[in-house]
Amino acid sequence: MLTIYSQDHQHHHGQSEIVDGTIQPSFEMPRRVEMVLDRIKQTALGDIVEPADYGLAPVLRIHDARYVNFLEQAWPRWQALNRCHDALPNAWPIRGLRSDRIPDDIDGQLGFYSFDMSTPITAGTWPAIRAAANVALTGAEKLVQTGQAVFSLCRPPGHHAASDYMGGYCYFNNAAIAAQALRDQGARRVAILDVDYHHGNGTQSIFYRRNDVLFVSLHGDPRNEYPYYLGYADETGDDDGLGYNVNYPMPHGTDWDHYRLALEAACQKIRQFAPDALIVSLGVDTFEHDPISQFRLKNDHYLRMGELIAALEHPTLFVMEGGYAVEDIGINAVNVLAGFEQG
Ligand code: SP5
Ligand code: ZN
Repeated sequence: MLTIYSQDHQHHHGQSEIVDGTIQPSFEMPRRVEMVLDRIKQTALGDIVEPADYGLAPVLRIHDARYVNFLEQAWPRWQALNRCHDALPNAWPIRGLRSDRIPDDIDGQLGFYSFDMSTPITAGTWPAIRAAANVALTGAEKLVQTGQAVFSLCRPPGHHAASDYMGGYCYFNNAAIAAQALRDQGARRVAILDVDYHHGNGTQSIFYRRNDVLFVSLHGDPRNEYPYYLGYADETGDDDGLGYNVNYPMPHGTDWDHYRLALEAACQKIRQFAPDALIVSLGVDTFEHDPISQFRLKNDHYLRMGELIAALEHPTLFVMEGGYAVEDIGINAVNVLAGFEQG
């Protein structure tokens, strides 16, 4: 399988996040995708190529122009205030506060354009998120050209980012940008299967009123798992999109036997939709030893996951999302891809 990778992800390295009330090094670190890249080479999965540059037009098909402009300008504005630590929000427009006014102040804007504080803007965030979008877009283009499955090794991840807000380590929604690019290149229907441990709230929100992009997500139940405020089973889409959003929330402790049943049901939904292309939001934070997650999948189960996805026989683009057990992230991610190729 062809992999798309850019070393520009290394420009983004958030210093810290708050976990259990304490400031800790960020779980989302450059070494994550370096480990995946090493494993791709070790297992000779296939060629690794750099992305082309598509500019901002395909990003603006998904993201609000003011949000994109904010992301581009945030670091220079922060720096002009002589602040040298990562830019992080400290206030949000929650219920009853004005969300129809965008404050001028950088701190006000950081809260306006985010839903949590795990998504720092650093000196290198802008080039890194542009590269990640290009990695996804190059994957989409290669998929169209060859009809063969492609792996877009994106970092930072994307599925928590909505049209106009960041969160959960995500800035641009790489999978959504790729899905829209496939639509714009002639695919009539695109399905997105999100197997990251966390609900893909951003992707769901982006396509919630559309019937041309089916979103199907398997994840920790938001009753007791991040992102808490989206991802319930009763979220089935609105307007034209009614019936085109499918959530499978599962409890802490979910193991492969139970996960597999949900994955088979999810695959059945995708089969019925008969998409021209499938995008897999590939997070491997469902792993038993993931430091922030509560499912119990083991290394070999990722091979089975790849086989089940392959059985759909759709042109498939894999887009890297989460996974924080750094020593195993390469094994688990590449197991999905290898299982897919053997399946
Ligand atoms: C892309 C992706 O996987 N983003 C995940 C963002 C999760 N952020 C919230 C982490 C909460 C961690 N709580 C862990 C408690 C460990 N004692
Ligand atoms: Zn995740």
